Amino acid sequence: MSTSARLIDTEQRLGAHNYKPLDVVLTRGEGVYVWDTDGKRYLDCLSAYSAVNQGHCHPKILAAMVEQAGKLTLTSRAFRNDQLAHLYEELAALTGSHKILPMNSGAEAVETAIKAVRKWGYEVKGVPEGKAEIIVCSDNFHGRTLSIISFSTDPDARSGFGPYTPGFRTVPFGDAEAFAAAINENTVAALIEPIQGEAGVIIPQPGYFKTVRQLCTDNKVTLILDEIQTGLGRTGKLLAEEHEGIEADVTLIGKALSGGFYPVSAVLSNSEVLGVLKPGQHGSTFGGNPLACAVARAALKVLTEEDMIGNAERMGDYFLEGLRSIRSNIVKEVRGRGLMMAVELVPEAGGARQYCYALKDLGLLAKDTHENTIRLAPPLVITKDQVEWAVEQIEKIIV
Ligand code: IF1
Repeated sequence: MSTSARLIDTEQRLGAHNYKPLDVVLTRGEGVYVWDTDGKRYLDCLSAYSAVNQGHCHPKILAAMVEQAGKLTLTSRAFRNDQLAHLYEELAALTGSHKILPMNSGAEAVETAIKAVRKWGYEVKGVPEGKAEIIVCSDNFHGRTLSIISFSTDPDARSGFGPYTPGFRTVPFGDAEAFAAAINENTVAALIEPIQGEAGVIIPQPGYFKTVRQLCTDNKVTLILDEIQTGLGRTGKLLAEEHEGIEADVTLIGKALSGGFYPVSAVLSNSEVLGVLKPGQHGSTFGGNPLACAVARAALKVLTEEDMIGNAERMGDYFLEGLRSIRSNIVKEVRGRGLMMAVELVPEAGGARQYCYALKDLGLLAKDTHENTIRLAPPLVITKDQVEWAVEQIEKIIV
């Protein structure tokens, strides 16, 4: 038995089967590339769901992590550490946020925002206790915790896990009229992905977010944008909201905030929302720890210093142009913004997964989503030659 076969066998035997990964066992990564246990190299077009925007094992993030790990890793928030203030300052300068709350996973950032806007609703907006409502969109993906899956419309994510958390109202994504109709005096917030990732890279019509922003302002509803996947350069802007010409009241970031080294997330707020959280009302043992802060500071620094956001914009345009130039009768649609892209196949193609396996054999790793869609999201450091190579491989399997 090969090493990879043995490892896969052990995983199958001892691990919960809550994933069905492609059978490739990776052991090393550098930039856009990863290597499996047989030494085969792949171009990574998933980037750990956009957590490694900066490329695998970025040397400067690694150096910051190693240095901090040898000095101080965790103090808890019972005491202060000398990294957190710097992270606050740098995040505030970059995003224009006035208040920041650091957490670890993306789901924790979402939960934190939900708690904050509910409390804000009661204390500031004057919503009667227990009546707060949050508008969410169908086909959303915001994480795996109980409250979050309570407002999922995906049966796989939601079914069997009840009883569910109440207080959410679902409207179709991209439908401004339905959004307007869902607002009432108890609406404290709307929680939306600028581009729906798990749903298959769904970009709403131009103007949708402008209308949503206006409706939120007019009705004193906090607009929370989940930029955990779309943020930090993925779409060719620091935040995807910039494409829409709007500003959220609360922005959630995670994933690439650490360049994939460590779970680091944050709630960014430019309104009074985070101000309602008083000592003892929310927290986390690891949130804001010095190791996380040092890693996040380095991850943000290389993102801007090395023009990864500009590269994402340019390479995204180039990649999409390449994908759109492929003549294939199994492609239904090519979508994308920056380096957040998807190729949707026609149902007769027989499902995207087999195409992902074919790509793997050619040395390109991508992930299927929703049966017929191949999702493509390489690290933001990808070069023109690498884009051309990727398009060639994709062309081979779908022509
Ligand atoms: C899994 C998808 C991506 C997210 C947005 C919050 C979170 C996520 C917009 C939660 C997480 C992940 C988690 C991963 C699959 C995945 C995903 F396919 F489900 F949609 F990225 F495309 N908001 N997304 O996309 O962040 O708590 O995981 O740190 O296996 O569940 P987390």
